[in-house]
Amino acid sequence: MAENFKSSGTRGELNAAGLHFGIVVSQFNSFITDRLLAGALDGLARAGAGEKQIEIVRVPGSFEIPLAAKKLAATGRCDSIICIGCVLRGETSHYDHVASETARGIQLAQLDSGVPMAFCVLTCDTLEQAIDRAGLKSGNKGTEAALGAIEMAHLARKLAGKSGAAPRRGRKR
Ligand code: INI
Repeated sequence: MAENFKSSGTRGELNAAGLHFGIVVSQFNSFITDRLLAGALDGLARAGAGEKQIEIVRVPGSFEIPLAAKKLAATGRCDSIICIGCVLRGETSHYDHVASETARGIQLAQLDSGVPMAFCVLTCDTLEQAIDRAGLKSGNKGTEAALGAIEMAHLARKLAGKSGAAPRRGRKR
């Protein structure tokens, strides 16, 4: 029964042509976030995005990602934003606050702005777990986030009743 619906439904394609992307990346645990950023850039490039279609904003830690992402969305330049961070569990409850508020803040920022935001904030117990997700055993979550960002940019446009990628407010051509 479910097979009958496989080809139906609205979805976004994985083609970055004509889209503009923001990347907000945390400098905390940069050993990991630099690799996630490289993975995201690789994913965007493989989908056809050029340098001029991507703007990178750096913040001190993951906790600062939501505000920067919200302000970047408010410029009207971005079709979607990739949020990159890495929160590693320590000896105190600090991890829990940073991890949960970062996730909550990014979700609020995308719901408030209407600009899709890919959540590429690793929340790991160990450095090894993070390394595995930043280009080793478990792939690169930055690349996955980039593909999700492209798909959601198209989907957002379709659901808004617009077809194809068109210039957003404030975008330089
Ligand atoms: N920020 C991170 O991105 N990852 C962490 O693991 C982390 N820990 O564990 O402390 C972290 N803290 C900094 C935080 O994001 C803010 O930059 C800081 O609290 C200042 O607001």
